[in-house]
Amino acid sequence: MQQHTDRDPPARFPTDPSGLPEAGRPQLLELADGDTLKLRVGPVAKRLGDTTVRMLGYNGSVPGPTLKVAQGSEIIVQVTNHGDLDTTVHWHGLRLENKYDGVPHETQAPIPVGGEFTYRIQFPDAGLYWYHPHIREDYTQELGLYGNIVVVPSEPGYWPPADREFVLTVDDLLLEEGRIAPFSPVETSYAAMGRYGNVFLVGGEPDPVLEVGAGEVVRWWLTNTANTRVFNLGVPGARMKLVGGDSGRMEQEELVESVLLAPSERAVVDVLVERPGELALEHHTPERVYRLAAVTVGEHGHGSAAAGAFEALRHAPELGVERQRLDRWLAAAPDKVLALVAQMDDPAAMPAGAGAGDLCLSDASRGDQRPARPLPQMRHEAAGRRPTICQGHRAHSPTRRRSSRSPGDL
Ligand SMILES: [Cu+2]
Repeated sequence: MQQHTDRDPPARFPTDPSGLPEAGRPQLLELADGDTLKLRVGPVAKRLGDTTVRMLGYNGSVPGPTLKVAQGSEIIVQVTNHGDLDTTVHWHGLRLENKYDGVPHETQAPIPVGGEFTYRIQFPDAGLYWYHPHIREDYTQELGLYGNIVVVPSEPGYWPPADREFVLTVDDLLLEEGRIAPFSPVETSYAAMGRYGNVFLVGGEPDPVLEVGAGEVVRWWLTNTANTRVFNLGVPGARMKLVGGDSGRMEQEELVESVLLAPSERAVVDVLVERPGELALEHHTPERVYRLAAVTVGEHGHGSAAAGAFEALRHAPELGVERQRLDRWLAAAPDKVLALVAQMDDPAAMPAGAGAGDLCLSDASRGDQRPARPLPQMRHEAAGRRPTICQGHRAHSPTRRRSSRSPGDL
């Protein structure tokens, strides 16, 4: 197989799905402490409505397998890269050893095409997390490299009771004339993380049907894997209770009409439908309503114990304690006030060689926006601009820096 590094990108990304294995449905993999998972990045042929496109999958599916693990456990993940360009795997939201967090050039060397890397992944916290690449997410994540992780709490009763559950990704993909719109092989297409799409995918499917029973409490584990789009999700006609988010359960559960999910965010919602019928998972914007999935509500399931407990809005005592612990810091006078300043170039006036922008940390406690003191290796002077002291240093070319990191990504 031809080898590429991110210094040597392919002339153009392949788009032909001919001869590729058809993308499968994501497996649910229940992994025990000490288990080893083999995760293979590779191209797949994905049917979307009446067209078939070339996408990328973990273990041959879009999304990749859903990992179900116990809180406090640890697994080994052996990643082999048979994709189109270098990759890493970032474990979004998990607290783990920095060297396994998949940040290219910073914590690990990129995994070249044909190469492999072994991760040791820990799950200290219950809740919903996910994994995706940290190189050219605008391309590789858009094409299907993402998967969910459900960490089962050690504490019984951590979550309220539910009758069934769906673990789903919500995403969008840009199709033009039946093909995925092209990407630049050398730099991020559109904004740093990617672009809006015109086809919605729920769990990798453009028009899925979810079956539930009337009177059941159905837990929806939702991850926004879109590169740019914020989703405003609801199931009109059903009752919805927000029970969890990015860091496990909510401190205070609440009944909601919809949940707003920015890219990378997660929500755990319990949905109760009282009568049989046809509903839909919808995305609402101020101007439009998009139908993402059909929800068929069958006759069965009336009167479950979970439905009886649906009205209760629970409080998480450990988060209340955590909040109290932080109160004294919130009440304390600051030792120093810092201002985070985003300095953006005017693209129309961008001088040759200048980057797209810098995220700078300035000392506002001095009463101005100038940095207090240059830090070693943190000084950056772009042509034609005043010097700025930046939170990161430009170790790589502007193209690689913009394409391989995710500003705002944890
Ligand atoms: Cu992430």
